[in-house]
Amino acid sequence: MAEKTAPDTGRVRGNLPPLELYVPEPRYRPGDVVDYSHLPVPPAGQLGRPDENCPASETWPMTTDMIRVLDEEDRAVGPWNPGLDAETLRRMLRTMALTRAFDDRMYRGQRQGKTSFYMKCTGEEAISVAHAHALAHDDMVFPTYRQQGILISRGYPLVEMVNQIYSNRADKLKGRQLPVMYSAKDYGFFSISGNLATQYPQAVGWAMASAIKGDTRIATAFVGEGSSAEGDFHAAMTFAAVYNAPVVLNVVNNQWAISSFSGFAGAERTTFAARAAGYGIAGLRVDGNDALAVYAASRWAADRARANQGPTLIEHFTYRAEGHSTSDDPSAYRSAQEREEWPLGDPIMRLKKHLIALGEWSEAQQEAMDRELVEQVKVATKEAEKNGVLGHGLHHPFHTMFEDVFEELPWHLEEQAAQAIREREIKWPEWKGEGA
Ligand SMILES: Cc1ncc(C[n+]2csc(CCOP(=O)(O)OP(=O)(O)O)c2C)c(N)n1
Ligand SMILES: [Mg+2]
Repeated sequence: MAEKTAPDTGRVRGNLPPLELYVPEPRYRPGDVVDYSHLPVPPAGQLGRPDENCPASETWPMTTDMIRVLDEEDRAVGPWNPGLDAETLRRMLRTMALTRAFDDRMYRGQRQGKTSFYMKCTGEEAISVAHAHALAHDDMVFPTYRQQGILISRGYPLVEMVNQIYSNRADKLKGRQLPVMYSAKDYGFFSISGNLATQYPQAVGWAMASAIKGDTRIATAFVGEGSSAEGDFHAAMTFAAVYNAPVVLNVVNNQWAISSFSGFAGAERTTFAARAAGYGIAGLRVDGNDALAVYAASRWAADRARANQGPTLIEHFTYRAEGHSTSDDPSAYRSAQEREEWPLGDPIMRLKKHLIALGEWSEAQQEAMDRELVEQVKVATKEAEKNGVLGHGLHHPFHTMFEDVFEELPWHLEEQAAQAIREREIKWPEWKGEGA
């Protein structure tokens, strides 16, 4: 690169170098050979586990290192081992595998034109599933679009999820939300918003309200590492710290924000968990592909919040194994080898191998379970398809677009509704009268 020379503005002092910016660049682009040897992966079981009631500053070592429980021989080791029984481990494994089976079928559904859009969480199943298992069933979760595993963990009917994805007649959200942007109040699952990071201050506000009311429920929120660069993230952190809100704030660092790598959110400077220190709250950094580590960290933070010891920021270190969404093509901007070389492995395989090592599971049982889950998802999909698929017919009366915000529709919206219906009849006369 040619050496930069200062422009002759008359203000430049010749004895100083011209100022310059640093623009981050990902290590690997399409076709590059990937080598992750620069990435520190500490051995499992080495980090100490402070008491949940410790001062926030004692968690500093946990924000720069990484909490890992499953070791190279598939054993659960160290003080963070949550000591879960085999039944719970099998339930978590099953829910993670169900989440993946659901994602695979919905992805194909999008390719078949049954919906306009889908988002998978492949490789990140441990984060949502183990986190959900570490919470009380009525704690309030403020998720992003990549925590479908929480909804599935809480037993939300798959057929309702598909109804929403297909925006069909039975879609409880009446086709008003983008596919996958679920909302399930009865399951403690806050409406997913496409406006990234907005759920963070909302979660802190909910947690503060819970404390003001003297309730015992805590809130937990999720954000992607890319979205942690939004102002909302920092506003939420400030409020959480100032009022010691009973909230768990999760950052899922899957290395990518569509085609922007984590460096653009500051990953080259420090870890995302380390940001906790600047606000004076507890922080943990966890191997997000290790279901036991995710469970242990989530439980630690939830217990701390419930005991009025304040908020915790958890960074889940993982890798987005597939495209951002069905609208994305990652082969255009990153090396396909990244997924294969990812040093933390696959979360489902790791938990499966752990259960097998314990003598509590087998390859044959895994195969049988996978077949059963594929069938379970297929049945739910077929059931939902009876209610229609996106783009084939109008599933909800046109007028519903204007309803359910005000108790009574104000006159100006009534006018807009009438105008919209008139315009529709002019543009698409063949639909006249249908679903008005
Ligand atoms: C406020 C806002 N800015 C930009 C977008 C467009 N957008 C949607 S998803 C996304 C990437 C988010 O990446 P990250 O936060 O890392 O989450 P991930 O998708 O990796 O889970 C962007 C930029 C948006 N929806 N909202
Ligand atoms: Mg991301």
